[in-house]
Amino acid sequence: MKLAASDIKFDVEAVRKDFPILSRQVNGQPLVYLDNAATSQTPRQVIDAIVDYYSRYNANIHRGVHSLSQEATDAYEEARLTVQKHFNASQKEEIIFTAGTTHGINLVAHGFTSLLKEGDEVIVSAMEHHSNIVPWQMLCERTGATMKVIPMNKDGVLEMDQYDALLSEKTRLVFVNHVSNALGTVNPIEEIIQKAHAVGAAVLLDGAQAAPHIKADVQALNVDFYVVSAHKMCGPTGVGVLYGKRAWLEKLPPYQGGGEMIETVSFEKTTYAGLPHKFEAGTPNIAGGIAFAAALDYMNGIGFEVIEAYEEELLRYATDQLLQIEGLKIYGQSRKKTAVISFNIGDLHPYDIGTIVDKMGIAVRTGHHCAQPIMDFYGIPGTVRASFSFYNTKEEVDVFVAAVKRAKQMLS
Ligand code: 7TS
Repeated sequence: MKLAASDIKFDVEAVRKDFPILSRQVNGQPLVYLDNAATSQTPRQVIDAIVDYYSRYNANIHRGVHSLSQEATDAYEEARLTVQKHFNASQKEEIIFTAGTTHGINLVAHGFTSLLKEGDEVIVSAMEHHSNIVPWQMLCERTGATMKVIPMNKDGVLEMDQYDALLSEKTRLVFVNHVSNALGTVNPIEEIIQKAHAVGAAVLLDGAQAAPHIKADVQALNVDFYVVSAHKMCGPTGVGVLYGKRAWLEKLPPYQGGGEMIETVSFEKTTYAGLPHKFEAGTPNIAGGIAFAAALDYMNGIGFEVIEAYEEELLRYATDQLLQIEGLKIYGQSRKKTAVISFNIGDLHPYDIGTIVDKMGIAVRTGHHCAQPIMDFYGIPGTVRASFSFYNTKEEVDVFVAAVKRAKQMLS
């Protein structure tokens, strides 16, 4: 159930105490961290999980008879169950640990090489991160399949009637982000999935920017693939998850060969391990997987309904405050948005604004945000992007807005 900010009890100051980095200073000022879409900060509970692993039971998994190896294996497989439960996958075999979203998408794109042929079509949206464009372009080059693009309007909302027009019996795959990293738009994924399935196409959702804010239920969505990165949801870098429906994961060939992903190896023939190990060649990021589960436990401890309601209020407040600055234009005006605000002020360069606010301790991202087609669409080189998390406060928004005003003054 969706909650309003007035319905929730959320002690942001208590939560902030869990994040050691939030009490540091940058350039002599208290850090105001508004670059959460690039990577989120890490609570002590997650840092502790990493320290605990390396301090007490660091060992390679799935291969030792010794006790440490067993402990590490148990913790890693327990982490897989935590991820399974979080995304409501029906089986643990459908949860593949990866190095992150980029890795997950490449794994699936590689897997489709033998399943596509010339004349087949795949559909992407106009508002994707490069990670959800380039691996598929490479797939198209390998197979001769053609890529079609769902356009968006000026508000940063997909033109769904155009999607209807692109879908046909030639469509084999649709890949869109659940939430846009540069605009914050929450895409109509239920409709996208339903319509793709109606023509027999599979759907991959890039959940990198949704997962930190919205809890996806992969069974309710009936999505074929869902990919996320742990580092955007209070977890460590270098780990992520690919959810895939079992039938698809059985059908796709392994991505990488090596240890862990085999059943038997001889020079004549190798047979592959079953799921999920078939896709997990080599020693994985063991501490990372365990810490990812700790991050999910942490966020679920707060509750995603609470996080959504709090961030929605923060987004509304920040949007209202920023729009009072004359000449400020926000890119991405969808009614359904996560707490991301991309903007420019007149023809001031976003990089200059970012550099000035950094001097005041404020971290934002500037540039094209690895989504150049979006910038081309608006005819701009980039934007300033402030992206919020549940540990940000209205007071931080005030500091940020004052800094942007100051930057505008200095640059005008
Ligand atoms: N997909 C989306 C929608 C993303 O926002 C990102 C990272 C990725 C994929 C790639 O994730 P990775 O963990 O594999 O690198 N986005 C951003 C960003 O917006 N600013 O820095 C990284």
